Amino acid sequence: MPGNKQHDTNCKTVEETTADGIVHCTELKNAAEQQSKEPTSEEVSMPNYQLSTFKLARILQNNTLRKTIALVGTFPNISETDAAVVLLEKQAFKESDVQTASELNTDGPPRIFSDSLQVHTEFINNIYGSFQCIPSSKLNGIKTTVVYPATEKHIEKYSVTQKYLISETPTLYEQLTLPFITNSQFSLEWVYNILDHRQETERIVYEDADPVTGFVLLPDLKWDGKTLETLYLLAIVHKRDIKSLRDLNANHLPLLRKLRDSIITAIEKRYGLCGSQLRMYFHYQPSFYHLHVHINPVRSDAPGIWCEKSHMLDTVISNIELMSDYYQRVTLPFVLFEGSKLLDEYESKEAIRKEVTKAKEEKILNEEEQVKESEALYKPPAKKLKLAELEAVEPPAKKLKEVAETANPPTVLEIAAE
Ligand code: M7G
Repeated sequence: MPGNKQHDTNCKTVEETTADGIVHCTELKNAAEQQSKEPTSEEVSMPNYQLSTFKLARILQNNTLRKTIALVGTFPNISETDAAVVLLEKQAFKESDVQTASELNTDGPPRIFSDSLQVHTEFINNIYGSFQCIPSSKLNGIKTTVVYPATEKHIEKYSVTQKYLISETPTLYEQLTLPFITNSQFSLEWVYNILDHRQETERIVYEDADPVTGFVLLPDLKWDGKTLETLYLLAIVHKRDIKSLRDLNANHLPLLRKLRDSIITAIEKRYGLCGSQLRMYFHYQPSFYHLHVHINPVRSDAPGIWCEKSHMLDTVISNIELMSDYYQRVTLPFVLFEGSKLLDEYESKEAIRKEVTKAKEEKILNEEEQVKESEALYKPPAKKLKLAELEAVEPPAKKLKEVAETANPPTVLEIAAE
């Protein structure tokens, strides 16, 4: 295909397929050197802040399951007021970390089970042992993402807030969502830097330069670039007028089919994963309104794969094959965060949060009825509960269920005495 480029850093070549169908391999200048060194200044401009001087203002989110923490603060040496969002993430294990080195080959990459392992024994009980182990510092890196200076929208994106599910009809898209994303969206500068080869060029895994059906495939910001288990790539299309899934129609089928097929081929070649091991999907709503596909292994629980946000590339192709304007006619779900201005706009049309208030009131009323029912059942009740106290104690219905499920349920009188 004309203009195809396969950047292959393993064999240090760039393959170019020209119009005559001949594959041209060009030696990357100093490729080996470039790989072993940090990216050059052409690729990454040095930040103007020093991470070690970060001053915390607030924790936005602490996800103990994902082992990530999102912070907002400042770099006081530069500015007391410009906000910085810092995202810290403990890394997943690489399978190579736990390989046990053979006696003959001890100078390979750092491994957990080696002389450098510090072991603190917490306790031993019979056949069970509990330890705190500190492996080589090279295995303890923290993936750190910084947005500086961050906007209110960035702070909102990384904060834990109340979330609301929206059903976006085509009319609501035209009336509310589209005007909002046209006037207020994250800058796409980083996307154009990639497409125009101004930034992250070294990281490109594959490129098809066709302006209509081409795209750039490269590691996502979220990926450490090393741990295959958590592989996360992004395919960014060259065409600049497709904001999201909503804009896709039958004219885009050649692009979508090429995305699917070429991504699979490139990933198979570079990372050894086959198509059936990959999850390829769009986000709706995305954070960045320039069409891109997210790719990660099916076995990895990547962030953002929830059903209310993700649309599989294959399903999107199939829907458009069935109905060319499917995405202009369908009602799409998406999530809005408390504090978002778009939520206020939807609120004025759809009363989204009122429903929540109503549901809460109904819950309290139900609980009041349950109290009355249980009072009648356990007469005389140990204590009459006020509605306000209901939050603090277990609802009697729950208590009853728990009791009923125990092997030897006490008598009604025993419960009342409690
Ligand atoms: P999205 O669906 O628009 O937003 O995906 P969300 O998933 O963040 O809600 C945009 C994707 O682009 C995300 O997976 C980001 O991690 C990734 N990304 C964002 N930035 C600013 C960069 C960047 O500068 N370089 C790369 N390689 N990826 C980025």
